[in-house]
Amino acid sequence: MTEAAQQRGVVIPDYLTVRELAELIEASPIDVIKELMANGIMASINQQIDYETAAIVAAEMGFEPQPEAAVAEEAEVAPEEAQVWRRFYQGEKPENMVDRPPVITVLGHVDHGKTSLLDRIRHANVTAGEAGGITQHIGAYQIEHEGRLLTFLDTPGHEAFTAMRARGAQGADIAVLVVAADDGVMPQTREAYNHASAAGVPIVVALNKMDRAQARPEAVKQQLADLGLVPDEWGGTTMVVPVSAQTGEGLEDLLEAILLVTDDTFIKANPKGKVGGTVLESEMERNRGVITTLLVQNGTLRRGDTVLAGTAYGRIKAMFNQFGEQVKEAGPSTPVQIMGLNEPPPAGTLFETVSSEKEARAIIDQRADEAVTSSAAREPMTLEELYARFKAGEAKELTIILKADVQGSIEPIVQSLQRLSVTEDDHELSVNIIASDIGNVNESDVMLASASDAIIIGFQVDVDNAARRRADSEGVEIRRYDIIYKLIEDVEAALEGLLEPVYEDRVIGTAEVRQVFTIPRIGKVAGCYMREGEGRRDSQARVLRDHRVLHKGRVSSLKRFQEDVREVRTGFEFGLNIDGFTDFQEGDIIQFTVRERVT
Ligand SMILES: Nc1nc2c(ncn2[C@@H]2O[C@H](COP(=O)(O)OP(=O)(O)OP(=O)(O)O)[C@@H](O)[C@H]2O)c(=O)[nH]1
Ligand SMILES: [Mg+2]
Repeated sequence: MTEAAQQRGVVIPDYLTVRELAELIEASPIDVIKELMANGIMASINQQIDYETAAIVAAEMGFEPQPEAAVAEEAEVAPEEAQVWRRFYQGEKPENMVDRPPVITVLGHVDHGKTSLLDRIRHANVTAGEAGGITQHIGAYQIEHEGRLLTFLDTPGHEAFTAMRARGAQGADIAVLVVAADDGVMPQTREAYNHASAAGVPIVVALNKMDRAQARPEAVKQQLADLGLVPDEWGGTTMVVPVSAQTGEGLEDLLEAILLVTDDTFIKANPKGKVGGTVLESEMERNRGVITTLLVQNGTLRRGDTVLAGTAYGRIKAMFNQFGEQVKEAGPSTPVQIMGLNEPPPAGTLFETVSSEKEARAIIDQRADEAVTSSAAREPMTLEELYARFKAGEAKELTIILKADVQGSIEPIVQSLQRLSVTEDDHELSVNIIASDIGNVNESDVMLASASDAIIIGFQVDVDNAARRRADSEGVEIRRYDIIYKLIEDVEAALEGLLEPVYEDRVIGTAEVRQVFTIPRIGKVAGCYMREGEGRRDSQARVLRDHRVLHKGRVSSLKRFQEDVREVRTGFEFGLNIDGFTDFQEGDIIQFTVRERVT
């Protein structure tokens, strides 16, 4: 066992008294005061100390300190904002809302045992039948425990299925993060955690494969704590339940933990209200046509209803429960398969019911029109945009995803960023780093950013092509830095609203075309005279004729007497080429410009 694994985690607030610290680490206040003195700090028992100081003492006394702020981060995201499907409950009167089964998404790294765990829980055996043992689709099942229904969604752990994990996390009341005790926190564990915490979903950890000899639960708990999931036995808020899908050990405890979280969470719907939910999967079957798995989230779905999901619609011809039995209706939190849609809607699409297929078509047409306007209007989430939202009272935090080259860079950047927060007109804008990891910015980072209105900061890393394309289409801002202080400075400036860059083309020199030459292999070159200012090889140039701008382009060559030069000053003659323009005429005016940030 590693040394780190033997340390106990302790969650420490920003400020606390010496007495409170002593209580947290179950030490005598005298020992704490002695430890402080050893570090050159004279403090009385009721004196406040800050996190940094407390962390030193805690570490000296054998604890692994965790800032409370980082631990609380997960809880701060308002689920109503992060989970679009919660809009189904908007407009429902509180008195009509009744308890519904919790929807629990099972997330985790590939092969850590999500499907096995679910199988064990529902005494079936799906793993054996799956292609290559890898879960390809979200499976949805309802089980009964202590007379209460629970709805489970299985998700695949393979790295290719980011979107499914994101959706799974977004549609859930609770996430069970499955971590194999013999393998520990792996890339998709981290990613799943990020998705769940970005969606504001409470997380219960299932520490699986405890039956294996190589299981190292304490070391894995340490990794979880490092991730921000501090086990409750260490003073944190995350329930970490050791289990084995193989032997069934701990499964009762896991279900118990889920019920505890359920009782702490608002999980209600109106079974008589407006029908809506999420498409879990959909496919075309040769004999039955389009088969769609839906999770009903509000209202009661009935056979014969007309369903509208994105651009897919149709009357429900038949409806089946998880055992393939025909059912006539399905209430909130129930997964069902339906037959009757005209096309398979993409997984993750929200559905609702409408009065007729005619109405469905009318809504689809109207949406198509709106889509044209809104895609043009879609504002990228930039630092500037965020500040504007903050000013308007719409944003409370700057959400950041950090990617860096090495683990050693992450720590100092995260810490410096977390210290930046500003208060203005009684509201506070703070930095919320929802994910930080090493490696290039990839598509999954962009999807997470898009789902959580975050910007991505890359420190000494590149951006994958796929990520770049996705960022363009989703309107996600990616900022890259090579110097830490520059990065911090920019974010700080953004938080203070100073970063509203206005770029202007500043004219640095004006020349006139006196002669046009044709040079073999090069084409037309403008022989110019620099009237005032200067022209630079690295600047842009505008061609003006009759006071109108004919062309703007990059300077592609600047020559004096056949020699390439970097710049030309007032009064000199020179030869000029501009990218994408050859149609020079005598008397044309050339303006050299540079792009400059004016604020
Ligand atoms: N010894 C042991 N093996 C387990 C346990 N749980 C799962 N396994 C094995 O681990 C392998 C992967 O299990 P799955 O349930 O398919 O894992 P998964 O997380 O659903 O995998 P993906 O869906 O591919 O992401 C299988 O060979 C299981 O038999 C456990 O508790 N103990
Ligand atoms: Mg699986």
